[in-house]
Amino acid sequence: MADNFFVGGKEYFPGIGKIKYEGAKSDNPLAFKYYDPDKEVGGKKMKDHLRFAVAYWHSFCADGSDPFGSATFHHPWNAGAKTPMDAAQNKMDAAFEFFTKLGVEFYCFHDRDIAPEGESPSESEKNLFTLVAKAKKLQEATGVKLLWGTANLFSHPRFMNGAATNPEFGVTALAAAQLKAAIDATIELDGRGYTFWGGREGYMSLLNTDLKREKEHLARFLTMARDYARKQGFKGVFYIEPKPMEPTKHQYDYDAETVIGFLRCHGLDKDFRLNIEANHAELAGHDFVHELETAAAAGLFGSVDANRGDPRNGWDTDQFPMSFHETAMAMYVILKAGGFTTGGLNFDAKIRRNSVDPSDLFLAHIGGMDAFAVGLEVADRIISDGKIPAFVKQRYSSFDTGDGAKFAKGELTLEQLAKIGTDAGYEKNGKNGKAGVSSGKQEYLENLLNQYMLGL
Ligand code: XLS
Ligand code: NI
Ligand code: NI
Repeated sequence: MADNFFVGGKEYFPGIGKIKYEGAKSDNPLAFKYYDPDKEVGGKKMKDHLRFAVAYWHSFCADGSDPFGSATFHHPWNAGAKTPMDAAQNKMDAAFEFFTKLGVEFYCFHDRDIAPEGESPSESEKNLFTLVAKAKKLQEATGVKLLWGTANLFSHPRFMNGAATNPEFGVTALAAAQLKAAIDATIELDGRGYTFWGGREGYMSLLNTDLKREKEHLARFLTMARDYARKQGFKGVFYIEPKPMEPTKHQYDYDAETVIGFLRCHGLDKDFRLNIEANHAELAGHDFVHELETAAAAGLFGSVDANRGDPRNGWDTDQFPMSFHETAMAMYVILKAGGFTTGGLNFDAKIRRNSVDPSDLFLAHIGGMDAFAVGLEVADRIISDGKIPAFVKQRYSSFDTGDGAKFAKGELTLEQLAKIGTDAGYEKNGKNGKAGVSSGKQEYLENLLNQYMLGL
């Protein structure tokens, strides 16, 4: 990977060089304290475990505006640009400078993040492919790769009633034009994945909504995307990113379990996996790690949008991940599931509106990368020490042999099972018996986790 790569002599983050690992005692804010890319953990380099990606939209497009105030970030790549296309070109130079200085190997984008919408669908496509050609050159020059691409089918006013689930056919067809181009762009850039986040695929009121029809249309749209991409030679994975609400009140991709059911119902579970976002899990009333484990248990874990919410705010605050407990549990589940293959940790996270120094974007990513590096090391300790996984295995061991194993394999009827329960169980384990009365040891296991946290 290139070091300190910037294009044509124009540097957008002057004064910041390649971010290096300096160790936990370093007092240099612009250095990694824990993320040491080439360090081996459990037989694999940290960077290959974690596969960090930068999200183009939050990092280079967002301007800090919110419903209560205007832009606070005045990006140098926009200043002085004569046209939106010039700004897009500059922005891409700045993005690749950032990726290489930070040392991440992947990025993710929406079509409209890298190129502005034109006056017509064909002009939009032309804009997109101009920037795709540039991205291809920059990828080759730097070694940075595309983790996944996607289409923004939620920002334009035409999508206010949805894209695939819009009640007007014309809008769905326009969305398809954008989808097709975004798939082509992803293939051209050798993207490892293509993501669907159904921003407005949901509804606000049942008074104006045919829910059954909308869900069928969504499945149809995804099936067409899959068929087209495979025909074009796309070898990557499709992801659905669950989110329960925001911007719509009820989104069809509510949470992992909902999406798993939907994919299986429509025969999409061979090509699609889940992209789990921490903050979305929280909005659905779940722990991040619950969503990861649910996807993994279904064999459909794919990728992660790494961020965090605020426990007292009920919206998608998209903050950078910082909690070692959360990253440790997440990495434990991910390692147990076999680690990332096509996916990675995409920082779908944004700096706060008042974080206006150019270095703040670096500091945020450094913190998130360090948090996951610690999480990885703790997860590796959990696995290599083995006490926690052994406890869980032991807890279910009565289903490993004898009648328990027969039950698990489906070799018992309910009558037989009931007989075993009454014959063998009731005498000993009835009213005053001991069956089921064994400690779950939660506190012991939590204490172990804390020990692993400090490397003991
Ligand atoms: C929004 C989503 C979005 C997707 C990509 O809440 O997280 O950023 O990741 O469309
Ligand atoms: Ni996301
Ligand atoms: Ni989000």
